[in-house]
Amino acid sequence: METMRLFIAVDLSESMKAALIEAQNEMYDGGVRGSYTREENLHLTLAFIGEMPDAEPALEALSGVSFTPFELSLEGLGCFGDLWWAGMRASPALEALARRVRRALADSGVPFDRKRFSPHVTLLRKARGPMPGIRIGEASMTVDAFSLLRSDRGKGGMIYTELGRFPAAPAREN
Ligand code: 2AM
Repeated sequence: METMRLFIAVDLSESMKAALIEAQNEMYDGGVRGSYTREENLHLTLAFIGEMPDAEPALEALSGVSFTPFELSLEGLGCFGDLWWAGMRASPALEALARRVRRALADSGVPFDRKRFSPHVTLLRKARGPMPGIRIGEASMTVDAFSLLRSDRGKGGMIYTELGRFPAAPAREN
């Protein structure tokens, strides 16, 4: 049976992507080689589902997730082995969104990777070279939607296709 690889992520603003690209450029200029994430692929994963025959159950589950827009800011760089990432400033609203997404999947019987949520944007895989002492630029954005994405291996790297977009409810006026 044909399956597709699914995950749920927040798309990043142009200004946040610009700060991340600048950090990648500094890494490259510092002599670091590896597989750099292309600009259009930079994202923040909330949950990883993996191979599924059908996206419908996930789309259905996610349509029930509600949240209000919130701010997200870049903070720091780190690595998991040779995978280098940019982090996000601690955000209870982001944690809450990831929790809601994961609970909605679990309640609908959609399997997903239960690893603890560790908010990061992958900048580079298979990194070779010492991490240069760079500081990532200030960048913030408002999260007003998240997406269900499909991941396919293309000739020039991964291709991510949005299968569904789930906007925030408008912030309540006081
Ligand atoms: P990564 O960038 O740290 O590898 C698509 O693969 C997205 O899902 C990536 O952001 C990836 O994170 C994330 N992801 C989370 N858990 C994963 C897993 N078990 N296998 C593959 N990707 C995973």
